[in-house]
Amino acid sequence: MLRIFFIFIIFFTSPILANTFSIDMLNVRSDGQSMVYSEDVLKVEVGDTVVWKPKDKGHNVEFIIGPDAIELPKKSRINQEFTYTFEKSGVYFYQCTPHKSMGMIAVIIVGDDLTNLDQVKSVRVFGKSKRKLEEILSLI
Ligand SMILES: [Cu+2]
Repeated sequence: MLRIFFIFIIFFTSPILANTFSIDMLNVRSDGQSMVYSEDVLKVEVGDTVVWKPKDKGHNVEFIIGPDAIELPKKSRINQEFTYTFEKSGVYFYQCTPHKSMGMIAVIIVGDDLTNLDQVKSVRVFGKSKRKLEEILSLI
């Protein structure tokens, strides 16, 4: 009886077990990179939430690529914390609107699903972000 009770608890509370991750928006990161998110590539599971925190001023989050048939969130306001829960597996590419050509780009991989990775490989980026995108792809 006790075992059934615990199975019940685990089954019906599983959404609560979804994780929350946080990513800082930074002027300088500990490795010396400037205009940068604290995570270049973050892997999460479906149902997990990511919170982007404006540790420094002037940054935001603008999604450019996500899995097919998904409506990407509107770009976040500068200097504001932004929260997003990933309900669909796939690769998500986002950038900081003011610093998109200064290397402030990053990727979230949801559910280890690389189905749409080619979209990220062919995304148009500018300036310092060209090299940064190569770095990011080498991490995947
Ligand atoms: Cu920025």
